[in-house]
Amino acid sequence: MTMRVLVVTPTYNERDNLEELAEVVLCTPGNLDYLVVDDNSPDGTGDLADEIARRSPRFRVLHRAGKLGLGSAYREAFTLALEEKYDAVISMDGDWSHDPKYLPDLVGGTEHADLVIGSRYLNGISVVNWELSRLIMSAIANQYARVITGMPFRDCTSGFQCLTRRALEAIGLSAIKTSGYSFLIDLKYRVVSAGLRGVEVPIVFTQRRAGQSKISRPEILRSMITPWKMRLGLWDKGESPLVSADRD
Ligand SMILES: Nc1nc2c(ncn2[C@@H]2O[C@H](COP(=O)(O)OP(=O)(O)OP(=O)(O)O)[C@@H](O)[C@H]2O)c(=O)[nH]1
Ligand SMILES: [Mg+2]
Repeated sequence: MTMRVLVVTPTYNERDNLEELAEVVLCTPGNLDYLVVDDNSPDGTGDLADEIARRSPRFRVLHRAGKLGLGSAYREAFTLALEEKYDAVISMDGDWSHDPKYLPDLVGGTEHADLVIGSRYLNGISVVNWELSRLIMSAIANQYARVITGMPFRDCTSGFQCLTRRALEAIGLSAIKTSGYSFLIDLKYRVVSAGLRGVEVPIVFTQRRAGQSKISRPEILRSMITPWKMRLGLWDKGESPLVSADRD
């Protein structure tokens, strides 16, 4: 029996990217379902998503009232995936930075692991069209997160990843308080802390195709602090039974 996989993309002003992206995801082998979480994008991404949903049975959209952030978008979507008994979920940006051609590799990796990370730093650095300053910042941030948290991954902040149902159940979704990049580190840390296996598969990451970047300086700063909180035990582990049992 084939796995039931839900691909999730939070969107905020991705109108110029979504239509083609959805088409490619829905044509990917594996009959993947595709869920977009739109935070009432001013550019009308939500309306476009509704239109796509009307003609594509495997596509749907969750509308939220305003910009509530990437972390909470994933939390809601993953909770829905658990309720609907999906075998795995994939997180993917809606700006073509995460090329859907890697989706089968991410799904395939779950044969050996409960977390499969699409990694930019597995064979050197595979990032295309980033300014040098951003490249250096991301490479340093990753090395930093890896050393401080002790996670065995080259790409600790990757947002392109597949988690099995087992991983989603183990990490205690409702307990996660972090957002943005910190959320992406947090998610991986919880999987590792729960004693589950994570692997990386190489991806080439490209700069967004269209639209505006939404990362902010406070957000980057927070993601520098999160690894220390984990290391020092100051980070909010929440109620996750497996995580706390593992640590105590
Ligand atoms: N629903 C929702 N989606 C968001 C929010 N912030 C960002 N996104 C989406 O999350 C994904 C990643 O955000 P990006 O703006 O691409 O962030 P980034 O990749 O760090 O930066 P750039 O690629 O340079 O823009 C994209 O699909 C965004 O549209 C949000 O508050 N709510
Ligand atoms: Mg992006």
